[in-house]
Amino acid sequence: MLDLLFRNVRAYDKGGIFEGDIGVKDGKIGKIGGDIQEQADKVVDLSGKIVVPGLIDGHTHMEFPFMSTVTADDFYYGTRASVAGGVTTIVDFISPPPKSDLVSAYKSWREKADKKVVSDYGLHSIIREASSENLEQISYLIKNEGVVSFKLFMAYKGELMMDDSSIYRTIKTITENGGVAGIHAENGELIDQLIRDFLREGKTEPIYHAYSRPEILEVEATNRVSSIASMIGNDVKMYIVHTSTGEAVDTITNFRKKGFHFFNETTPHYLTLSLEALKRPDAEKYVMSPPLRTDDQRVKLWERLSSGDIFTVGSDHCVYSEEQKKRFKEEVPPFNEIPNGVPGTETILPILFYFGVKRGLISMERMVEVTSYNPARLYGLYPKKGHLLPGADADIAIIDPGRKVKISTDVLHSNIDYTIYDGIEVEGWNVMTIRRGEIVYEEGQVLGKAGSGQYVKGKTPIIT
Ligand code: DUC
Ligand code: ZN
Ligand code: ZN
Repeated sequence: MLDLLFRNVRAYDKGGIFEGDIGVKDGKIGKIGGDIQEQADKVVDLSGKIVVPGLIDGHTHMEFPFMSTVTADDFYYGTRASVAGGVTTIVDFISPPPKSDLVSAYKSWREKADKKVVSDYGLHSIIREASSENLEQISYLIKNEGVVSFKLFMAYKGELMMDDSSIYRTIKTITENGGVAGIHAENGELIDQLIRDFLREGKTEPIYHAYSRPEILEVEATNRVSSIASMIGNDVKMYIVHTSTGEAVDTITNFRKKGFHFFNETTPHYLTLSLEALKRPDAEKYVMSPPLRTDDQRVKLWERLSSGDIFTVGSDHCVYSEEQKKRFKEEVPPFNEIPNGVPGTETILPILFYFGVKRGLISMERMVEVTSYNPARLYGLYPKKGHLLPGADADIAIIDPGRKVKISTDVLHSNIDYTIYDGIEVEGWNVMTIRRGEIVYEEGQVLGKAGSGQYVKGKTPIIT
């Protein structure tokens, strides 16, 4: 007896398209076949729908202490939004406070998250200091706790930024222990200089956020960290998080052609929005780093997503309320004081499906690859997650390809009262999410309970 039986399925997976039935048993995909005869507790007819593996959002910041505030989505609100968007697993960033060691921070993230998560989740750890204690603990986290990826910042001077020798030593230690390094690639020294120059000239509006972080500083940092990592050897596994320029993707592609295991992640907002948003009256909502770029860059990113040069798409979900963005004042603060970050975990799927697949810029197979198969491999979650084959967790998103939705906070589930896609009309929407065999979201309603998600330990990252 099956727990769930999906009939008339049209599913896209890494391997291509499948048409038939999918049976779910004990939280796993039990059977896939032309016409499954076995009885089931619940049968769902999916005629006219599209099935994809549950998305893995490898880039979220729930309850993230940053820029003297804490993000507004905790693990409950944040993962409610995730499952509503078809995301069945997030990989969130542990952010050790200054001087805290990595293992204590890992424990406190598990304590915060375990009782609240609706989606399943894994963890990466930010490392802000290459102290001997931190470097020693990398091995413990990888081998014992399944934290296999680590984020190092080349920007945010005075808060998260690491210098080059610390980056070199930390990537070396991560590599020796079989982990993967994720890099925030922007030249923090020069950004800091440009910020000070603009403030001195009285240029404080949000658009100066973008002008203080020009494209070339992402490309420079990407090239620099790639050079540093290449000195360590070709067993380094590294990816550049939230890449916003085609040139930074090309830099990584060139290193990959030389045999290095370097990759890029991008986010839906770099694919769909432009820096013109930073001239709007509510520009503070669009402040994130790296900043939004020109339309020209959006085109380049779609091309590289289509060609296979971009490995994953994550949301960088890092949510601040309007009040937080304005620092609880009437006026918008100077650009450098606006907390950096935007919502996104719930809209990865409709944005990629509508602007990418429906407009013919990427295939369904590519969408599935960058939102589930590749993140599962990169974060060591494969083969438990990231595909629809028997034995894998029954993590599934069901899209109604014809559903027209005008995006607004009325249809979203984050703990804030705005969205950066407000008023944008899309066709194609997630209508049901199954996480380990349980229907956790259906037609606007989040059914999954707080704490029903599970921590998933990462294994060896596979990036080739
Ligand atoms: N960028 C953001 O916009 N927010 C959080 C951290 C980051 O790198
Ligand atoms: Zn970052
Ligand atoms: Zn981030």
